[in-house]
Amino acid sequence: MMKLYYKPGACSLASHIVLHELGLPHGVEKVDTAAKRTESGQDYTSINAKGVVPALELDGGEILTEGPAILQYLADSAGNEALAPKPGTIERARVQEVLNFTGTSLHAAFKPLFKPDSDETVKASARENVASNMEWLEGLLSDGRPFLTGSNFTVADAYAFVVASWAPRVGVALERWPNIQLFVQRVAERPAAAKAMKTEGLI
Ligand SMILES: N[C@@H](CCC(=O)N[C@@H](CS)C(=O)NCC(=O)O)C(=O)O
Repeated sequence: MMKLYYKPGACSLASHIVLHELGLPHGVEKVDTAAKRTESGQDYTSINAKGVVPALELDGGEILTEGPAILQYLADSAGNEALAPKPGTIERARVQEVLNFTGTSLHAAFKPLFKPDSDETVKASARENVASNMEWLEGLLSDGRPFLTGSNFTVADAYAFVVASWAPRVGVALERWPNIQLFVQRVAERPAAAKAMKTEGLI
């Protein structure tokens, strides 16, 4: 059985949601990323040398890291073309566009806000950076589509949902972006998201 290494509410929640969306049997193990220890006492750096979550242990014991790679692998290997359209199509490229934006721009913009040693000037500029990245997501949703690439929930929505949900915790109110606010609620109401959040102790 696959096993997901996670930290409650971290970007690993996206992989956790997708495991439930696909109905795949899986175990989970919580990681203390500061202490680099897993819940069962393993040295986490022996599982993922980068020391960050997520990491997914596959059925054969192989470890896969990097959220966007895990998300696409899960959907592709399950043959779920709603969650991840066929590689080589423009629909898949749109999913990758949002995944890459979420990882390299939006998620990256939050990082100084989670560092205990960031001073207020750094945090203020990080909040502005988060806000300007939110604008692009708000724009995607402005034509009334329910999800970021259209009418289907995809793996990119799982990741963007998790990252956008961090905003209120770091002093960036989501009310400024009504479409994102509705999107976050819409995803949170999906049974798979609720199951994953419940397991992580978030709801
Ligand atoms: N490039 C990695 C980044 C993963 C990452 O930033 N993980 C964060 C949580 S969202 C983490 O484990 N940070 C270490 C910590 O929180 O101590 C990916 O996309 O999977």
